[in-house]
Amino acid sequence: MSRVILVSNRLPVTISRVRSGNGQRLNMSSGGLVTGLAPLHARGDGLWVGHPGEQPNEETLKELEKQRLVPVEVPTREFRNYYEGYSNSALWPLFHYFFERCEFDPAQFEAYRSVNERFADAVAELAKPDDLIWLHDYQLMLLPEMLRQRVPGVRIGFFLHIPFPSSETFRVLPQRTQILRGLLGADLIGVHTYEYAENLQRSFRRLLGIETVRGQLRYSGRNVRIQALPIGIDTDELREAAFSKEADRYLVELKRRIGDRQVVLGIDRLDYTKGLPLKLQAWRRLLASSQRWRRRAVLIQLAVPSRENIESYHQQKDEVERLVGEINGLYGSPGQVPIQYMYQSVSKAELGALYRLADVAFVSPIRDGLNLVAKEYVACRDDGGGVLVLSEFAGAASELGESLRINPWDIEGTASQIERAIEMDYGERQERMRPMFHRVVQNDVHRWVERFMSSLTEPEVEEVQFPPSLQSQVLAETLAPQLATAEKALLMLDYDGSLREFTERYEDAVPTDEILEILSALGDLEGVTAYINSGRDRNTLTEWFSDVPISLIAEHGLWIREAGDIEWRRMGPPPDLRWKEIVRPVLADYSNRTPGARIEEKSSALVWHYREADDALGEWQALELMSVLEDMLSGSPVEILSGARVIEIRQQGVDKGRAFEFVNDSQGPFDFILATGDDRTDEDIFARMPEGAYSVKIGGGQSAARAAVGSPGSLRRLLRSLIDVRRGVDQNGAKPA
Ligand code: ADQ
Repeated sequence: MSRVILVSNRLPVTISRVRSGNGQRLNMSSGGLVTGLAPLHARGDGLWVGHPGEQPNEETLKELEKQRLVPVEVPTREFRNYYEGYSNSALWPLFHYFFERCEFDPAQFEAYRSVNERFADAVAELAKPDDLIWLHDYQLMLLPEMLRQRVPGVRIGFFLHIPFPSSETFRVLPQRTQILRGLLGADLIGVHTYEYAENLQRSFRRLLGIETVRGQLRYSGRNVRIQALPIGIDTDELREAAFSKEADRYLVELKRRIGDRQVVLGIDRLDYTKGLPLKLQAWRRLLASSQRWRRRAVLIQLAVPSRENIESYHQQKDEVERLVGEINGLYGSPGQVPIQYMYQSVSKAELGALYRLADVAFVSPIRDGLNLVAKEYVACRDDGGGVLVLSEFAGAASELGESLRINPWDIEGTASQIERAIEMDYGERQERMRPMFHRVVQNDVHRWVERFMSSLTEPEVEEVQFPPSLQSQVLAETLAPQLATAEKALLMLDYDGSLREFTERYEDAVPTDEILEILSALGDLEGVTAYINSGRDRNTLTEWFSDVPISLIAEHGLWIREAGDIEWRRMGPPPDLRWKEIVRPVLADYSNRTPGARIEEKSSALVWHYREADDALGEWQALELMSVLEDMLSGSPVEILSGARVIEIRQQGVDKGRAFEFVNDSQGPFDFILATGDDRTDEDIFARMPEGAYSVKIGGGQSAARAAVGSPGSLRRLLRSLIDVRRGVDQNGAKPA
């Protein structure tokens, strides 16, 4: 296996001062990320790069080196602006949907950029070409691209441990495009849930115009994959601690002190995203509504100190402590309080004993990337006892479906779910806990590491095709020999976005002199049949191309007109167009709410154009319209296609591919075929090309075409070269042997 270089904001160790003298001590840090990655680091000969927290002395440096830990030095002030600043006062609150806590300070972003550069320099200095580099979390989102520039060929994975928010939320970030481009330096981007993956893909689409196909996109000549890979926990290590002698002793002691009261357990880092005040309010509601639980239940709430240098975390702590005092004051009695609150870190054994003790785990974050506490609780309950009450806003909720779900904002509902949990009989507890237990144990952290690593090292997924992008000259040279000797050649040319660049207004894309010249020249070539195969209506094509000797196909294959003819012929039977009456008013409605959007009426289709609408608004409305139409028209004989800033609703069975087949069958066989196009409608032709035919996509993205060129300009250059090739043959008066 290749060497792995792990990179995270902090190294997995904490440097602390020894009380006497200047000595330092190294301790393993706690937290999800460290637990997850430590076994991987321990196994191989890889390195771990990160900030050391404290400035290491010489002895500590040696010890770090021995453990293959590489510290990245950052001046204190810069670190503060990067960590407490941009990372935790902009990205963290925004990605957890806490707009009101966001500060977007350009100086802090500058520090963030600069620290990411320092990391990039440090990693680039160490990296060898066949290393695997695995970057972690929101503090380092610019790093993938920075590293890609420094070490181009190396494989880079990135994992985001927090949610990726909806594109509507993400676009609030002033540096949104830098952050997205930063991520695109990776080969694989991992997130916890399908929802986050979907959000990220939508942001790529809406903010950078990059389409993702089945979790894959194309950027700077590389494939980038986006995958939902929820992190697991180290169940073996946790269970070893939870069922150790030390834990047993602790458990006995706890039971003695708690007596026969029902234990509801909360374990959270003291962070506003974890929703502690709402949790306490729900607990208060339960106590207020029922005398019984005041004596017979206790909430043990453990809060781990966190980010104590940030003001809002202080406020959160004050609020939590005030509420705990208030509730205990109201509902406690001598020797018995309904909340036992601790603000401290505890050992793994103590943690395990608490999980074993708890009748109910109460996990109620307002937002959480995943939440390891929920999985840890489940992993300690192979006895089938215990009930997990879990917020639907934790990423883990999608894996732990048998939990009792809550919306933490619904205080009434949460209180009643807690009551239901406490009262749940053993049979139901088992039924719910068992499948979760097996799932959590099977998908542990080792499995997670394996899955990430195999996705990172797997060859590119083949089913998504990205045709090789070629220079028009190279492509011309490839096609020339066959075209030169062809008896009968067929060219099927798409117009908008292929021969002609898009224009702001749809009707402005009239053919330029250059295009008309190319088409005339093509039409005059002996042995060559050239078609414009367009989605436009007959009238426009008649108006634009009547003066050139070229054949025309209109409305994606509904109508055909041979060069020199005046009449259009319909291909296929007359369609049933009753669906238009339902669709037309809906499109009109969406046009009304989307300034710049328009409807085009074709004989077998309706088209909603939004090229002239505001980028984001148009995209937003189009997505909504698509889903409205899909629901409305399911079962109708129509297809809904989304093209380049158009949505087309058209009669089924009419498409450019069928038109091509009609021509090929009625006029073929051809011994040279070239089809070109830029959007979804052209894929219908590419998919039907006979063997040996050429297909060229204009622009990037997934396609069944054999090759791609960058722009309409490149296609025109290609066509001019091909005309020259064919003319060369004509001028010599004979075909080469
Ligand atoms: P965190 O926000 O830190 O992680 P979480 O997933 O709950 O949140 O992990 C907390 C860890 O700390 C757990 O392993 C827990 O056992 C431990 N812990 C909690 N209280 C403790 C205490 N008092 N003493 C000792 N240990 C304690 C971020 C994201 C999460 C995501 C993880 C992993 O915010 O959403 O699940 O990364 O990707």
